[in-house]
Amino acid sequence: MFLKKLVLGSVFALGLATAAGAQAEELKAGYSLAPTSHYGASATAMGEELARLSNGKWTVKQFPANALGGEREMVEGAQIGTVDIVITSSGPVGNFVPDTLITDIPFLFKDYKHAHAVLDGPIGQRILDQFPKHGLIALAWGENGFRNLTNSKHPVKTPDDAKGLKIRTMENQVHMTAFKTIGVLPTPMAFPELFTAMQQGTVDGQENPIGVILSAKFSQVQKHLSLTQHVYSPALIILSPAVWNKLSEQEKGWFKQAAMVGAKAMRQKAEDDAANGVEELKKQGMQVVTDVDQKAFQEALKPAYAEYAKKFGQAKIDEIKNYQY
Ligand code: EAX
Repeated sequence: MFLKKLVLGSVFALGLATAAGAQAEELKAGYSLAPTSHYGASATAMGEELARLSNGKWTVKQFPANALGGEREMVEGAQIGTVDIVITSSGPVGNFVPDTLITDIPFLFKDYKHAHAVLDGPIGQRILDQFPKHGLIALAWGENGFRNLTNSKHPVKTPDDAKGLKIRTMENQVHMTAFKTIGVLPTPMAFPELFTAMQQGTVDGQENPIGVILSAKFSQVQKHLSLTQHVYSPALIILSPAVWNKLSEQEKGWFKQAAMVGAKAMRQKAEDDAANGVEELKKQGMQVVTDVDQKAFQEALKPAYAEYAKKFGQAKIDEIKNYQY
């Protein structure tokens, strides 16, 4: 009698946990950094909001630190349905959805507010709308942050100082064009290989936002940090169409709202790290150049801007540059 009650009781509890009707589903979310990073903060916030909105029908299981592969591989996984959610920089995304590449132009965004206004407004939406025809769903723009150059050789203040350094770049044509133009030797490489490549001296340096440099412990293999802030690095919260195509309209709304909450948490943490992380990197032994000659970098990039204008159209670039916010 007692046993029967117990069994009935747990069946009832199970029924409550999946009150939304169908079976509870655990979604696989991959990203390249540690759980304590801005991507981890985003995955946690998104997962909690999705579980809340769907009454437990969907939960998010996190696979941090490249456990599901590099960012390019994870995006491929989302296309074929082996990965459900990817939180990724825009780095490799332009290889799948070329319209994202315009956002990777150096010194395009003046500050966070400018970037958020453009990406969260009609221009950003137009780009997100391109994803489905490339076999992907983009739920929201997140944030990786303004990127800064690190290297193991010497302090870098001007583009001349950077000349000849072998710098890992993301697998992104726009970034590679920029680095080639200022005379560094760009070496495109997937992020999971980067730490070892710097440790072994295959490359002299890399560039990333402060939060990434902290999270990936690059201070262990890089002496010099220059606050170049040479490009804003957007992030994206991507969903596999294999998940999206099964959703009702109401459920799609839940996923979008959860992603918005995740994007907000990501921006908050990325910006906190950018504001507070430099001190921590100093403590870890990095030498920091704060008075970078950004004008000289922009000047040195002029031939690259001519190429971007040819590729994207100057009007489209100006539309972003002159966006009122
Ligand atoms: O998304 O590849 C990169 O340098 C990215 O900025 C990093 O994986 C964080």
